[in-house]
Amino acid sequence: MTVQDLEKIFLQKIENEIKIEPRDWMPDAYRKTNIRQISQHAHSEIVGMLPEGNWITRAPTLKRKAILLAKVQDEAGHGLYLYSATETLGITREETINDLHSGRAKYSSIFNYPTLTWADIGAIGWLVDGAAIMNQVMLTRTSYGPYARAMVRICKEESFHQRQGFEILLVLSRGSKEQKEMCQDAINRWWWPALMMFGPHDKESTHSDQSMKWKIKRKSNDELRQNFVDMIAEQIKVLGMKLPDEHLQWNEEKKHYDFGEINWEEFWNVVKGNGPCNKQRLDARRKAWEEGEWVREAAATYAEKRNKRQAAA
Ligand code: FAQ
Repeated sequence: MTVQDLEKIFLQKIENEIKIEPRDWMPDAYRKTNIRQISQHAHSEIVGMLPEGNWITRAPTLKRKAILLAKVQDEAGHGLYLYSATETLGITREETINDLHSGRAKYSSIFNYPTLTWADIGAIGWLVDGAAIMNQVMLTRTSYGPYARAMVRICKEESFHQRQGFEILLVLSRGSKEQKEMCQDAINRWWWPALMMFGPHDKESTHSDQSMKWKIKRKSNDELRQNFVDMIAEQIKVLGMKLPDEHLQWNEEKKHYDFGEINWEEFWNVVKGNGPCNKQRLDARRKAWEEGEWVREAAATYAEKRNKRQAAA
């Protein structure tokens, strides 16, 4: 079969909504873009544990601590499913992780902001997990099979995360004057970075066109961002708080909320490594990797011995 024949079969599968599986032929660029997106997604889940992990020892009650601990563990699980999905594309976990540690691979800009108060944990659950779900529900239908299947499970867990975040803020919004202020302050600081999670405007997005054709992405960055604004602009009414955007207004004609412009200079600065916590986050990940070396060695030695035993039996 010629490459043209193989490409035709590949495109027919995409057209007919048949998932592309690891052993199927795929264009090199399709493989590369999936490696890029899935590994960056995995890194985001793993780095994303850090801002919240910061509050595990300081959660206000035992129950809150247990919930937060479970949430952070879920994020670790998401990272691991996604690293496994990346490996099915022919890249090793070591290579992928090395790309993160060397600064070659990106992870979501959002995780470079600090968590200053307990209300930030609520804001992360509600806004950050909320934005993540908006994007990931679309990804349950992505064309690469292992990624789509990982996303189904991840989305179920993210829904719980979003609700627990909203509930934290709901309690604060009904609390003392100080608690209400803390709630509003966290919303003010997380709102714009949450909108940045969806990436640049469609016209600035380098990968969107091709990713939409290959059905890796099903909705554009701006479309998802708009859906998110429409959802949050309604939910915030329950909290009795305000989104920090003077341009936010319902547009009856478009049946959507209008909203202000993102500070793109800030976005690109954070993406390029100059956000408030970029250095701290990468240092923490590199340290964890170095300190975990003995665990990897022990697991590999055990697996080797077991394989030898099984081969001899
Ligand atoms: N941050 O051409 P596009 C979570 C980069 S998981 C940093 O539009 P694409 C769970 C982009 O990589 C959150 N970089 O790119 C959780 C590209 O650079 P490259 C993560 C960004 O791929 C919750 C360049 O800009 N979710 O939160 C960002 O078509 C709570 C041009 O952009 C995913 O990763 C950004 N925000 O669309 C965990 C979902 N935006 O790679 C813990 C999967 C763009 O050429 C606690 N990913 N860039 O060097 C996607 O859906 C897509 O990759 C987009 C970007 C939508 C993020």
